Amino acid sequence: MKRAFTAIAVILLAAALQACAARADENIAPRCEITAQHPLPNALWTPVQVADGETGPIKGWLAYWGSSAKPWIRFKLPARATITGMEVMPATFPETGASRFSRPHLVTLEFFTGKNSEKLAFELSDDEQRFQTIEFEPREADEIMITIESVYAGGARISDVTGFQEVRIFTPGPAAPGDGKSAPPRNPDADSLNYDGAGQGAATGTLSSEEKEILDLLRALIEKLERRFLQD
Ligand SMILES: [Ca+2]
Repeated sequence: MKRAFTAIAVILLAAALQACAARADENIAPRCEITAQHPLPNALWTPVQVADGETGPIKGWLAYWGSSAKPWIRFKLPARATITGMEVMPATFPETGASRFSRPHLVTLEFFTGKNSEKLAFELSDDEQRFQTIEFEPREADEIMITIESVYAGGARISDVTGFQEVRIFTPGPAAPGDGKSAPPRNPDADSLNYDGAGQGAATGTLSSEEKEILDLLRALIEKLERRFLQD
């Protein structure tokens, strides 16, 4: 009995410590100054939207793929900080069908501290529906640049475009008081997209005929806008 009680106490303590650790992580990407490769293939998908906390329609950054320069996006941190990990979600637009754009495959992260820099390479999964965790030993940085070295182009209807819907950059935190931005969970499954529901984070649900009609109209409008911008 005593042994069972001790085991339960240890489990509860471990869970509590894990919860504290999760709370301590702060996503500082929204507070970074963000720049990216120019020109943009679509004026609706801007660099700043890669850290706006939104994963809904158009709320991401797109770049040209296949030109001589590889797509890059750079985050200037508010101040030098220890980076404990990152999460990325490929640019996605499931309302108009899966695999709309090419998905990032091999990426490099370059960490700048003063005049020094260090580059790490990572392979992402061909999964545009959820956040993917990028793990590395904690390291300091003033700026971080992500370069997309290769893509998964299979099935992409606009294969010369790639990007990210959202990027999270974690520091030990805690979050600055009063900034209104709480640290997101670091469980990739916790934030998987589900567009069957009425909005982001909806677990399950079906669309009414009226909602489907609105989505169809939105889809047609977005397709039209995209064609216009891609032509320009
Ligand atoms: Ca976003």
